[in-house]
Amino acid sequence: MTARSRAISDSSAFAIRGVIEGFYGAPWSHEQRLDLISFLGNRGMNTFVYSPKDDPLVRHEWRTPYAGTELARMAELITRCDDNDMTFMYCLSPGLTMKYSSSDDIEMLLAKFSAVRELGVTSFGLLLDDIPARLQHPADVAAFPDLVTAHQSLIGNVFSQFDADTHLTVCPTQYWGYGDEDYITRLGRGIDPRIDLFWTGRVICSATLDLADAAVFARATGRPATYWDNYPVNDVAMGHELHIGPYQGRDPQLHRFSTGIIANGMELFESSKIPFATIADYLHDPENYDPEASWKQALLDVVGQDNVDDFSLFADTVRSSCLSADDAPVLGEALERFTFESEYGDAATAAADLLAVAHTMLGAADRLLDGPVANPQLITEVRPWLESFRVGARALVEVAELAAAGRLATAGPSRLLPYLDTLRAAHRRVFGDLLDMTLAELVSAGGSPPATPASPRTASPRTASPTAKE
Ligand code: LTM
Repeated sequence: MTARSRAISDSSAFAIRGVIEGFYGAPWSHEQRLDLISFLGNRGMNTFVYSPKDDPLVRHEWRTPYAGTELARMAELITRCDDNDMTFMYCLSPGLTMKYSSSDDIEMLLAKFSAVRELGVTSFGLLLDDIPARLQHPADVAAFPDLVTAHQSLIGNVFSQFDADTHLTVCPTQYWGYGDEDYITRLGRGIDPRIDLFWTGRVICSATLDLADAAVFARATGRPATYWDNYPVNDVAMGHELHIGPYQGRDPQLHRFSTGIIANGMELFESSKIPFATIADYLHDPENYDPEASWKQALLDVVGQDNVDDFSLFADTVRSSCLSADDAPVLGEALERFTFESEYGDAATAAADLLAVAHTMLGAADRLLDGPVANPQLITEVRPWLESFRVGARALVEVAELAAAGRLATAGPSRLLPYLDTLRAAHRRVFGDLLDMTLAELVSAGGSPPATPASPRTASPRTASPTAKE
């Protein structure tokens, strides 16, 4: 079998440009992976990282060897990567149960990597994220003074057994922060400089990836970071958010202190393609990257010409994420105009303008939910968010009609409360906090404040400061 090396040589700024299937939740299907590799290859990406958190053979049952079908499928993924000039990186996450001091465990880990190496893979990941931060096995506690020493030993043991053409990337247990904390500095200084380290930035889902931070990491660890960028992933506490907005907040010069970026996807496969397409654009030419232009094209490519206008209107209402504090810019502007005009201008025109926006949104929701669509899988995935979009559009129609009839203050509270309750019960982040706050205010104006508090303004608990999880 021919060994393949990292496909890094082309005119792109970043050497490593890819996607990691590294989320919690149902893994992508084999067919989806094949499809995605072609999709990414066509957009100049060069790496697909195989590491589904809930594939038992990768994490909980990392010791179990691969059998026939699984190996055959992996071989197919590797061939697809080859055909698209992409590197297939295979990862194992043994840290939940592994005894670092056990030579049997190390042998088993190497045997598992070896089986994949036999298929021709030469890029591997040893993932030590989301595992106990302290040594668990009494034998390990006796053998090592602390976790970082155990990890240096494990990584050294594994890397020393790899062939010279084999590349290793490690995800450290502290994979986010300032980049010069004790664990990550000592880990970096205690392992071979040819080994890459994954890093997610200041926090787990970082709003920005800054050049200065990248330099701190590189200086402390002795190597540039390979960013594991947690966008568009929406697992765990982010499940109510739909991350289909454009990639943004990454320094245009980041490639100076980074080998590249691997973006973690959503379980929602078709939906992930929208941000992936924008990430590919950034990675190819970060200094000239235009998020909005890239996003427009990505929406067209993934949604299809027939539905793109309707879908773009919807997508504008689900922009809030760890990357973006924008709630729903189109509606935001319409509501600002409505409020101002109602107070200082022509109230009838204000209501008519809002009604037009609301009807456009409602029409878009109806067509996407009930009509024929070019990408039915995409619509199936985003259906829960689209349903909330439709409820929100109906609520806005009601607001505008009541305003036009001069009855917003009197009838608003009782007429609007059911919409607010429905939206809150659905728990899908659509319109950010904007519509919730608007409706809650109109309902409260009648003297009966809604029972449920508005959802928090922060996009995600995973964007909390590093110390929150330490
Ligand atoms: O980010 C890393 C290195 N690990 C996990 C991911 O597997 C997970 O998908 C993301 C998002 O929740 N957060 C993690 O901590």
